[in-house]
Amino acid sequence: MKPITIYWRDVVPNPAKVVVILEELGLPYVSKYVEVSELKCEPYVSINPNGRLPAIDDPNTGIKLWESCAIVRYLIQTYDSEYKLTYSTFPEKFYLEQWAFFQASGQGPYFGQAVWFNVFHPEKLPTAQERYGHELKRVVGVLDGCLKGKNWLVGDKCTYADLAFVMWNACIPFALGATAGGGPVDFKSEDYPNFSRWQNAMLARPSLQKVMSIWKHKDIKSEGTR
Ligand SMILES: N[C@@H](CCC(=O)N[C@@H](CS)C(=O)NCC(=O)O)C(=O)O
Repeated sequence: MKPITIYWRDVVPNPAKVVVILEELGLPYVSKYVEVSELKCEPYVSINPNGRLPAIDDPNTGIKLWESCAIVRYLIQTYDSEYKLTYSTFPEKFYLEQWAFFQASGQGPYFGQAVWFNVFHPEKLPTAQERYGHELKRVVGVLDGCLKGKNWLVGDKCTYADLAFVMWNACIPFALGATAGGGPVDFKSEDYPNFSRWQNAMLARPSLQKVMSIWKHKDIKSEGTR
């Protein structure tokens, strides 16, 4: 198999979501790092007209694809022939999609807006900080409730649906402004014991250990490819 090219830059949630799946499935890949200044212009917009990361180019099938959830779905359907991270059975395969859609529409955008208003927005807007901080906590509460008495969201194994959440979960302190001097919404992981157990179990997996160590050492920008 030829290596799949993944376009990304830093271990931020959406690109890292795809790298975790490549690692979990043991697929060969090469990284192309795209700087922020290169995202919204050629040649990158010919790969992803939305000018965001990630995108992939798979020479084995000829597909170029963007949107992290679509890429994960493609990798699973094309390469997870042993159902390591998925199910082919009813109703599990639909439950997986339910959680994957919830992640894409209910977790990512709300956590992302929490980051924006707590960290990057040039003026402090307490109503926006509270809105997205409370939504973040509400989403974590939904997950915590559904994980009561269970190790994984669907069935008895870790799937692509679980793994879709892990990187944004890992950003919670950052999203709530902890590294930017603190936001108005407080979060204690011990208030969400099922969620925390699940998150820690995912972080202990070799795929996540590798991705998080790249994040910790910030060494990915030093190489053009790897
Ligand atoms: N829905 C998209 C979101 C992609 C996205 O927002 N990526 C961020 C990195 S996590 C990005 O490229 N940001 C750069 C920008 O907004 O210009 C996906 O899941 O792929």
